Amino acid sequence: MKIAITRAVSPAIEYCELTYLERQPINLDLAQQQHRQYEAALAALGCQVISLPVLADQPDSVFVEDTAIVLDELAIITRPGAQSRRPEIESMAATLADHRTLHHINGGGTIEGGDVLRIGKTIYVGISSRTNLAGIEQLRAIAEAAGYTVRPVTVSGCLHLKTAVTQVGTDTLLGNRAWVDMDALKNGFDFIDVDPAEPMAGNAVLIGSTIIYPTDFPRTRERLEERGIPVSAVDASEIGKAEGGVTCCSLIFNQS
Ligand code: CIR
Repeated sequence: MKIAITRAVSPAIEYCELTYLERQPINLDLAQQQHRQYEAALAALGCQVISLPVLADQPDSVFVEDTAIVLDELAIITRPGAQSRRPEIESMAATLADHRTLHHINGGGTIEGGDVLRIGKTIYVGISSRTNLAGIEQLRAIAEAAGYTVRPVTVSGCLHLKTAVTQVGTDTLLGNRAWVDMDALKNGFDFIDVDPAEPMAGNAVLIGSTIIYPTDFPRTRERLEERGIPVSAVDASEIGKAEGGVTCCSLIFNQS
């Protein structure tokens, strides 16, 4: 059984951090409705959804993925690169303490979970505006002791590694190669390129062999379906305006 931790959309989401996107009005009611549908999609794929209470004063708190890295053996509470997001970690630590032994990123190290792509025992970590080398070295020390290999990947032109690339099958990645150092990812993966008209289409949540995927990217979705990848489609238009994708809204891990 997989657990998916989510958190309801903050009424302050219109004040979210934005790095590469222009600010646009976000429809709060619609964002909350879309988020509930996203939670239903997670449940339909067999996840036990733990929906955390809203953090009204934390605009970006729906993006729980950034606050922790959960491995089978342990969890790492991150230190977000965006200072405004650091207050989000406290309640995530309290929740995850019920499931894993906790480790913490500290000092000058920063990491956001959106930069962390774990595939088997390899952890690819984006070097981005939010995740620095000091943070990656701390992650490396913790994760390598548990048998993982940590591989840094330079990200440019988008917020996080997983804005650009995610896993959509056992040996298959989906992504926008313009935003990542492809040499760092070359490890025998099949790579499905996003449609050029849909640069933000590289973010999908893989559960079993199905992906939760935004309706906003029909051209790339066609590419995925042609490859036989089952898609559970969700409308994620409003969180997209906050520079978030579908992975950002959950922390998914195996029940211990
Ligand atoms: C931020 O800039 O921190 C939020 N507005 C978006 C975070 C998206 N999170 C993710 O990709 N993991």
